[in-house]
Amino acid sequence: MENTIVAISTPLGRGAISIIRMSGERSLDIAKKVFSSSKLDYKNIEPNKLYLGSFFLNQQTKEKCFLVYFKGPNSFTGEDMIEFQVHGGVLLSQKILNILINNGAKLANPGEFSERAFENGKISLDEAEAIIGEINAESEGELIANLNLAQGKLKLKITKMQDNLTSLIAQIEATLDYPEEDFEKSAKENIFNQIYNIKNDLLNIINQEESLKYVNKGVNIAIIGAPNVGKSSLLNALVGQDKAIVTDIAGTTRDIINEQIIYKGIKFNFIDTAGIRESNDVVEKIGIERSQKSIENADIVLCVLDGSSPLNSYDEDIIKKIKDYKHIIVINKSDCPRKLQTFKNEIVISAKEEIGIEKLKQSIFDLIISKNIDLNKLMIVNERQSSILKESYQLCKKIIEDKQQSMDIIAMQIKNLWNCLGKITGQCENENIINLIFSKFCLGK
Ligand SMILES: Nc1nc2c(ncn2[C@@H]2O[C@H](COP(=O)(O)OP(=O)(O)OP(=O)(O)O)[C@@H](O)[C@H]2O)c(=O)[nH]1
Ligand SMILES: [Mg+2]
Repeated sequence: MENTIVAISTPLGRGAISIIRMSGERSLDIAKKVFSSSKLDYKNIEPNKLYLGSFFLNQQTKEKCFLVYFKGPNSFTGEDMIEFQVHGGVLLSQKILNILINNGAKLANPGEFSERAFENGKISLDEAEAIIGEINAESEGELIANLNLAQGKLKLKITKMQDNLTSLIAQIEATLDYPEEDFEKSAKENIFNQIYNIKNDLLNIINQEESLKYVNKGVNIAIIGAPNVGKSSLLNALVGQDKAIVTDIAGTTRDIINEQIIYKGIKFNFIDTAGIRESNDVVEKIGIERSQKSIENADIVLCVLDGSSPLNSYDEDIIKKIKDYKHIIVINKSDCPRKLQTFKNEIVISAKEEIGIEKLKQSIFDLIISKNIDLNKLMIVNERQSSILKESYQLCKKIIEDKQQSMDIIAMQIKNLWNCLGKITGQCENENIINLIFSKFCLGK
């Protein structure tokens, strides 16, 4: 860890300010060579204070900028850090970066700042992952879930479980030298009760997974139906803009149109498709094939029917096709007299008059977010963590099933469980996961 690393931490591009930061033992020494300020005496530099001064780009040219010193361990990485806040612009930031490298700093790998923060005990592994999530978050729900992670809520739960297991292992090991009969029945019961509780806690977290998937990735919603039922009109009403062409000619939409909105913190990605019918038109045929594909790829299918005319054979085919997918039957054109039969759980709307649109959005939301889930309390954000939770849950189940095994075998199983849970926070013995996570960071984090 003797290397001092450097990177541009703000996005490259035109902006008012760029931040270039260094972390490591030699940060101050390197800064001394390139930055000076009348207010700054490096021997008595005050941490967390902005110093306005000059960065020497070469012997003649200086750049006016700020320097901040964060003294380890009270810094993001836990090491001595220096940040330069300079005027934005790709060339200038690159130049400053190169000068710092020429003076002894090493260009940081993606995620290396956060990796150091983890190694110095400043953040846990799941908190590091949350930082990646925050940087990449595209909706409020995703951001909240990541912020909850960053605040260490999952870590708190997992650490509590691990502490619990540690004391169980200690209890068992203290008595392992004695004959099995000496292991009191009540003590044994207590151990299994605790494993049982951990198993239930894990299940509660795992059950949020379905909703979480949508919080993170958003929901793909395909708008499907026969020609002219009002699919494109519905897309426009849902996103509040005229994005798709609407005409009274059947077969208007020929290609997929994607539009996104954020509803109650969840990203809804609507996919308008070509009306499904028999067609000899080459272009329309390709469009129809894409419509069929989008049914398979969607999380939810909106099956749009024209309420002002009776069911036709195209509608019937489509209803059959979507039967096995998560779907909502949407009856459009409610501003006209109804000629269509009623369907169970139908949602009646008028895309043209924008009636029932809010109710439809709420129905989509209800289909994907379980009723008892509070979006403000969601925690897990990625597949890695959820697969570890599932694995841990299975280990708990196995321990309970193996109740009759000898206590030394049970102690070993509990240790495995402890290790498995630890993969979430990094409190375990596996180097690989740690490398994998930090490689996902962008440069300068
Ligand atoms: N009265 C009434 N007409 C509507 C409504 N929604 C759509 N229409 C009309 O129905 C016709 C077809 O609308 P589109 O939105 O283009 O229908 P589509 O399902 O996208 O059609 P294709 O792209 O050809 O498959 C247009 O003339 C719309 O103005 C509605 O709620 N009420
Ligand atoms: Mg259309």
